Amino acid sequence: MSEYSLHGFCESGNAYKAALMLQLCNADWKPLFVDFMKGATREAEYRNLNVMGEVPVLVHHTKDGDVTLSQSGTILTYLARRFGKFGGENEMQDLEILRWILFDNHKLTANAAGWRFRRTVLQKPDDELTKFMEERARSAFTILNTHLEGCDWVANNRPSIADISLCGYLFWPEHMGLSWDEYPNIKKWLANIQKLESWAPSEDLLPSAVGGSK
Ligand SMILES: N[C@@H](CCC(=O)N[C@@H](CS)C(=O)NCC(=O)O)C(=O)O
Repeated sequence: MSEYSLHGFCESGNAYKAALMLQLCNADWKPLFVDFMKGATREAEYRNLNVMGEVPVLVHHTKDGDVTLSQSGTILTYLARRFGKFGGENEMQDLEILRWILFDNHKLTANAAGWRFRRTVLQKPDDELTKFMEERARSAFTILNTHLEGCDWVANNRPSIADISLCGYLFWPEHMGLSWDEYPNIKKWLANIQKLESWAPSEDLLPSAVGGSK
């Protein structure tokens, strides 16, 4: 059995955050497909695994039993501690990372993911809620783009789980109908992430809930 199991699917940027971290840490892990489009996260079995009914869920199979975690930020923090990689080197650095993970969850991913879902899955590119999410996502992109001026990484001048969290949905600009040329510092930073050793896109790490599971 692998040391870690990750419940998810490749269209989920939130699952990708956890999968990318496992990949970058060269962890012994396997994906467990969640058939999101068929409503798997609403079923009782899944709710028993995660009362929040969300992917990702990470299960760490330890000699003392399974450790089950949800929320990508929690999973990233757990893995950073386990592997001693992509975390901070002191309390203030950890807090800086946490600050950006909270910004990501509340402002950036929350809106970018909803905008993309409404455009690509619900096929409602122009309705009021989609436009609202676009505006909020673009505002978060502008903040990130400003912050990245002259910086290679989001926090502490080195790659961290803050970068891994924030990039979860950003390798799909076409799904939001935008080009990163509009946000050049984000474009450069995404290229930095892609240059990390063993970086891979979500499609190479997790099964698809749209095209059928791999
Ligand atoms: N803040 C959560 C967000 C997770 C999330 O929204 N996952 C989506 C898929 S990308 C989901 O499972 N949604 C099901 C639902 O909200 O019912 C995290 O970072 O893990």
